[in-house]
Amino acid sequence: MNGWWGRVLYINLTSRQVKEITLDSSIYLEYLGGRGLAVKLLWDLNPVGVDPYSPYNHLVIANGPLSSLPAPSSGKVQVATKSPLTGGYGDGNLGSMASFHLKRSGYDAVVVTGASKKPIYLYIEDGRVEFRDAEDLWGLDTFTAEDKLVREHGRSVGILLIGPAGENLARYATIVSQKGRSGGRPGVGAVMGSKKLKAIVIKGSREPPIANREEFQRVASEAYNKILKSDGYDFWIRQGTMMTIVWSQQNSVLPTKNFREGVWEEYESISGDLMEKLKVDRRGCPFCNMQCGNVILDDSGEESELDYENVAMLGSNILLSDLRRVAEINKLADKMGIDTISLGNSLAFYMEASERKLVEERLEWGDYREIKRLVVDASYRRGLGAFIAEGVWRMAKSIGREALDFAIHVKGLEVSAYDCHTAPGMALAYGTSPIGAHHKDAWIISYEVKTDRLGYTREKVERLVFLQDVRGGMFESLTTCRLPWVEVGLDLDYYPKLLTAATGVSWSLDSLRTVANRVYSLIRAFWIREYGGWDREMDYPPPRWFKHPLTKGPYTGHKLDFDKYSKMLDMYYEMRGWDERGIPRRETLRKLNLDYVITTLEKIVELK
Ligand code: PTT
Ligand code: SF4
Repeated sequence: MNGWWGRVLYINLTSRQVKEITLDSSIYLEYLGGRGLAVKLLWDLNPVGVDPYSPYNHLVIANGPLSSLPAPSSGKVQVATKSPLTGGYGDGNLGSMASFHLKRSGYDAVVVTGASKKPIYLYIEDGRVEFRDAEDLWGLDTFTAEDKLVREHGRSVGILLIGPAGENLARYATIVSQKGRSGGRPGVGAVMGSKKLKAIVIKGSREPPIANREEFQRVASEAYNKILKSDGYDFWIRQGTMMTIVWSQQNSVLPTKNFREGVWEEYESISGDLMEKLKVDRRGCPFCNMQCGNVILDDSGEESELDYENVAMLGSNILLSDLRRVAEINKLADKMGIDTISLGNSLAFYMEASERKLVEERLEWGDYREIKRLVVDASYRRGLGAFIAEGVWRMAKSIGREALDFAIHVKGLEVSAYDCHTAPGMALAYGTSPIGAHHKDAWIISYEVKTDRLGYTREKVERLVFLQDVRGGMFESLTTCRLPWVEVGLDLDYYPKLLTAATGVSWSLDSLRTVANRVYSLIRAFWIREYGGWDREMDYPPPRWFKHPLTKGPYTGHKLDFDKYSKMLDMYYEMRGWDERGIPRRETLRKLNLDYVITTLEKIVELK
């Protein structure tokens, strides 16, 4: 089979057994790789209703048919599991040489189950697995631990690892690589920690099978050149995702004071323009010619790699107005291996609870010293940090009813950095994102602010489904970075062309959208199975956007309209072939070759 190896490496940490699972080619044609392959494996392998921290939960690390091949931004890898933050399907996507080496080691994915009694790390070389002692790595931050592993194994390996947050089961701990790439927002790092698995070091030297190498190289080099010559390239290279701070402020969507407002008077103190002046380096992911990891020196004089989400969530949302200080918190989060978006939300939620006198221990807005202490304490789950490490949904439930109104999450995952008081399409994107509130599946807000900003229209829902199919379906399953398309306008047609050259199977955007549709319905089925049912309320955005109108900026007085949102949700369900409860219809499941989930779902809900 070209493009894929057709096999998955299955590692049991309890029994220390390793086996190879071979998969039929139809699985790859139907699920592609990355997210698609991960949810299929989790559906098949995870026991129903398993506790995310149980040894029986599986951790999947998967890449796709373009991985390790020199095509634009193909150096990403998907990490997925049943989430300890949401209780549903959770994943993330990070740029790392681990993507390259996983593919070169002869596998499409590594699946880890069981749990070790003692801290270990895995060393995988061309499919040979060694269980190595990690007592001396346990407790180290991700930067120090990675340095140690590089000293042991050299630079030509891929390393995925967790920090203290993952070890101590902070619910939104991530997996980190290359000192600044982080993925798996819904606690994928905590699941790795629950297995006492500190790191995976992987090395591969096998040439992956490819159908038409010459054609692949021709299309890829054309695409690389298009990127270099694109209009937006120069500005992108200067600011990367950090350009979004000013854009968000101008469009009144910059998350401010726990998503209370969409504008912040002090936005210039954290802007991309300021970052440009302070920038000392630029980094990025493998195979990328638009490297966007902008590095500045933080408050301690150390390097910190900035992105929009990190800076908005740890800047405007908690009212911290000094880019070097924001950079310091961001670097600490990377070292600890904890998600900056959920962290920024959790801190802001607690600050608001403190302001409203709903909690005893005080925490002031923008209190740098306390914030710094809490990032570390959350990662070690000590004192107030243990509460912060639970995430806003659990904190709000334990505080009580009033707090649920300003808990900014969907399905337990904290919202990323776009305020939606005046963006109904983006609110629906958060509401229906398959892992809980994340912008990665549909960043419709850039379209929304340019078109019918305040409208609740069918066109928006159609656009949303298209974006989900392309971003959450195609890019997440190919495991290539979507930014060449999003940010510098690389034509989407390059992706089916590259895929066709790699696999020898003819692909089109339409056939890729069918894969995406299947993946979305399977993820929804996974949630229903794990939750033992479904309610459309699970697809609602946070109550704040319906209840608390903006008090600042050009949209003062605006908030979302619940009935109109609900109608958009109906349209969304109809387009996905789901019923009015958000449950896939029997006919939809059949059409998507998901017949095998029907028997399971029928035991839980009535299928229409
Ligand atoms: C992603 C989420 C994002 S999305 C950001 S900044 W962004 C935050 N980054 C974090 C970080 O850094 N450190 C940390 N401790 N926590 C962090 N949490 C947040 O995590 C990232 C880039 C970015 S920067 C974006 S938009 C794009 N995301 C992609 C995606 O999701 N899929 C895809 N196919 N391509 C993408 N390209 C871009 O990648 P999660 P990375 Mg990240 C330090 O993983 O869990 O999905 O959360 O992967 O290699 O760091 O690249 O303004
Ligand atoms: Fe990585 Fe940025 Fe390149 Fe995407 S554009 S592959 S996030 S460096």
